[in-house]
Amino acid sequence: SSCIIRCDEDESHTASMYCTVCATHLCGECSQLTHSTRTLAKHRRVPLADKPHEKTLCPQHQVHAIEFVCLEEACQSGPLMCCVCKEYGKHQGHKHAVLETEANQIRASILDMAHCIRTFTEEVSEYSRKLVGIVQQIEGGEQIVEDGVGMAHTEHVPGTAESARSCVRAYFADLHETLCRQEEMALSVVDAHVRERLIWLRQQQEDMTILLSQVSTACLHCEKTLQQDDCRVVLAKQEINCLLETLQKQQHQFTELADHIQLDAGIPVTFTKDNRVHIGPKMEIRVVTLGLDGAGKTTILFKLKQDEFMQPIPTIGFNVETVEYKNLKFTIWDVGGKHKLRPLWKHYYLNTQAVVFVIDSCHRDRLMEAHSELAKLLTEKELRDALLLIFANKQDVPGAVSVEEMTELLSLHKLCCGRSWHIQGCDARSGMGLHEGLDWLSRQLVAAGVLDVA
Ligand SMILES: Nc1nc2c(ncn2[C@@H]2O[C@H](COP(=O)(O)OP(=O)(O)OP(=O)(O)O)[C@@H](O)[C@H]2O)c(=O)[nH]1
Ligand SMILES: [Mg+2]
Repeated sequence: SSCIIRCDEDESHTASMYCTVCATHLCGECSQLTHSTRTLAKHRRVPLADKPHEKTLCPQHQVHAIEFVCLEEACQSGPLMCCVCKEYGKHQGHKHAVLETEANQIRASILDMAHCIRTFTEEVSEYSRKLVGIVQQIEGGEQIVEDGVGMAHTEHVPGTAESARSCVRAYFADLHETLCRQEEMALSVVDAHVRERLIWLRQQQEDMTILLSQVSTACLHCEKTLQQDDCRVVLAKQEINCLLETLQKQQHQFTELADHIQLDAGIPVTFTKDNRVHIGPKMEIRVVTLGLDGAGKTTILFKLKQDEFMQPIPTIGFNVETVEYKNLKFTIWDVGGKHKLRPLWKHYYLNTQAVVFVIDSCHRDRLMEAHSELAKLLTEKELRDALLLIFANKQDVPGAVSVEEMTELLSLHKLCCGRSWHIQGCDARSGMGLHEGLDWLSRQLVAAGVLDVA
């Protein structure tokens, strides 16, 4: 404590200790002086800070001080006792402790607790400070900043909420711009189609007008001739024959044309997944089939084309066929898979919308070779956006690797990660699974339009 306690022996001295027997405050010098005899020297003297508290007297036995604490459970509401209470009173025979020791123990535990509370308080306030900080970071706001010449001014600092909003806005603005551009492009495709069609139709109209006038001129000529005298009729015979022949020829041409052309005002529109528009009933898709030699690529192509099984011979160059399926027209390039032909595959990549990779499911010891060829394909830049349809072919052969096992063995999920891919089990002999594969391709390519109607 800050207040100075004087020595009881000499007012001018400052006390530094306390004699617990004489109950006096002493300085070091006076302590020695006053306690120099053998008996007095035994007095317990303690530093002032450790001076015992003043004794409280027992309310029952007035002359006795409280000296003990009862430890019995039942006495916890009034545990204090003097020596009389302890020996003869209500605490007779109870377990007890010395008052000072007990009090000191409690003091120590209070100190402990106070320490804990201080740490806890610090933790809580640190956490609250952080909360405030986080709220500020989210909300943003005015912040005082100093400019180069030492002038302080406030500046708006955007919060994370604002940043997230502008991120969303930027994303959609971009998307909007792309969509607008794609819409423009699609509309121009429609406009070009309409323009061409109208030009053709108007040309047809003109041709028909000319034809009609030719026909009516001829009719007129015939009528005139009919009314003339016999000699003139006979003389006109050749000319009329010629005229009739021309008319017949024109009629023939017209019928042929009319048979050929469907007069239909409809403009069927289909959208690809990348928002391009296709006009007309069939959407064309370019596909290349690749895979090891003997996997069954050519067999699949023939089966799709003619719906019949043909025994193919190993392909040296390539086969190309168009296969119409639903509203799609697949142009399928089938390239030979022999080892020495594989370097040629790359010539078929450009503008390919889908790769069909065929694997022989009953040739387990060639699966790793197939895997490495597929892995190579997937690194090709030109095939980056191409769809990947994997045909696990020859499922009819007993013991063929199943689709699930193939997926596992070739670790397809890892290999094809980030791209549109599908594995389809099939059997090119019976055709099982082939159309399911094409279905998957069409679902990937067409966003909306005539396919939905079909
Ligand atoms: N059992 C069975 N045999 C098939 C199947 N598909 C193809 N084959 C046979 O497998 C062999 C090879 O078929 P191809 O179609 O020539 O194989 P490819 O992939 O075109 O081979 P390359 O042209 O050399 O690259 C032929 O004998 C086919 O009859 C199938 O689904 N099941
Ligand atoms: Mg072939």
